[in-house]
Amino acid sequence: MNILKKLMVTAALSAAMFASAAHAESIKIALVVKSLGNGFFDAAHTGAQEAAKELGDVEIIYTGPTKATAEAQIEVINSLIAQKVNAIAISANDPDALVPVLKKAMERGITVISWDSGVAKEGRQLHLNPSATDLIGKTIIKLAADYLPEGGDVAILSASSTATNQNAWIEAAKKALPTDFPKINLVATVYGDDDSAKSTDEAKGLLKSYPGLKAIIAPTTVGVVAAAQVVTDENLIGKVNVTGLALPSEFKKFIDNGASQAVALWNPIDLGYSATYLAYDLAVKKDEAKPGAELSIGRVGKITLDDDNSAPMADPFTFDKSNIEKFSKIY
Ligand code: RAM
Repeated sequence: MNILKKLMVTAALSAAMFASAAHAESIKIALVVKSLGNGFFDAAHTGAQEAAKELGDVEIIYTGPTKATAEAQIEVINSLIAQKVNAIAISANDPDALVPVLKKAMERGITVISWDSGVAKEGRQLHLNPSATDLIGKTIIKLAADYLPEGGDVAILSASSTATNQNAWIEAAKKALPTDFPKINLVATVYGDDDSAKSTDEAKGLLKSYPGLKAIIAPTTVGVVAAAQVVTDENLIGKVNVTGLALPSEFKKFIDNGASQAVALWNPIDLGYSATYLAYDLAVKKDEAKPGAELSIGRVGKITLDDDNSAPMADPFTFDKSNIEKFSKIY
């Protein structure tokens, strides 16, 4: 064998070895959440692991800051870039503040999607909404209005003031008020930052400032539990109805004790599963995110991207005395 041929054979061999080594390496998908210690995100993590098992060659890195802030998420993302993950799927604490660091990730070949709480279009390839924003906005008001035939004062206890998802739902709720719920009077919106202690203080503050309040609407699984606990502790069951978006496993006791009549949510396990599925398909270049694209989300079905490269997963589901027991065992 002449020297040139020898060199060519060696090169071909090492290319083949490199390819098989690359293949053996798993696809690293980071599921970045608003903050750790939140049962909603833990349920999404369960779904992500289910998808990873199904897809076969995936490693899930479940991470996020201790406090739900964009600054803290920027640090997390910088470390994921250094770790050379293949994909980042983020529920964002701010639509704009994360754009520069996520752009940096994409420039380095990392797939970036947002899910649950979105990032502005320039900072991600696609965004997976849990449900259509207008539908969630209307649903959270309807949950209160259904139990207020005479109408009355209600207040919103949200997550952080920069959270993309809650802000969009509140905007949609406000839009629906005059047309669909003319007897409901929204007196205030306060922010508990998805922190139990802060949410508790804010709920107490609302009850003090508005003694005639008929309902607290908390479109956050953390805030809704805090508000229902406050209503329970202050002996206001029957006077103030707590509602919003709640995880049945955490909230069942407040349907049972009457602090709440009904709450809603989508399936958080399916949401984590679907986000992982999408991140994987983009990372391995099986799919491309562009308006009109129809993308598979495995056993959950399919989504079609809109002009903003966003799509909803499914409709929210209502939980009350008739069904919360069953769902509380699932998520
Ligand atoms: C909290 C978070 C999350 C939101 C749910 C409903 O867990 O704010 O982003 O989707 O509530």
